[in-house]
Amino acid sequence: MEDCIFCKIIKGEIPSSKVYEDDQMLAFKDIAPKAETHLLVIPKKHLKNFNELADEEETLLTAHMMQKIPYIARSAGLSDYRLVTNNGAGAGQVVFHLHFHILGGSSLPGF
Ligand code: D5M
Repeated sequence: MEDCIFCKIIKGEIPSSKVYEDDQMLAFKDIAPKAETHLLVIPKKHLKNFNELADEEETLLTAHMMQKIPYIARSAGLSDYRLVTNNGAGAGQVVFHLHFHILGGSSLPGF
């Protein structure tokens, strides 16, 4: 997707602080952290959001990301963390490339 900022990060067209990468996904530091540690986990394939998972292949891709998240969090020094995806503008989604927020490292407000 040409205008997608996360696709540009994947292609290396804009910089990011990567903490994990494999052939299917990438994790990097959020540019506007909402917690002491705030990472974003994204698939390399452009998917709009969680609602837009269209088939088994895309669901398996998301499962792969879920499998790696505990390792990514642990590597960032987190044992306790919040895992969030904003699904749609009404839920606060601003970047329309599927991503999971990993938030931790400080006490988070309850909700
Ligand atoms: O979250 C989108 C998140 O993406 C938000 O926390 C800021 C982050 N963001 C936006 N641009 C960048 C770049 N260039 N690097 C790192 N992080 C970025 P949402 O769930 O869509 O509200």
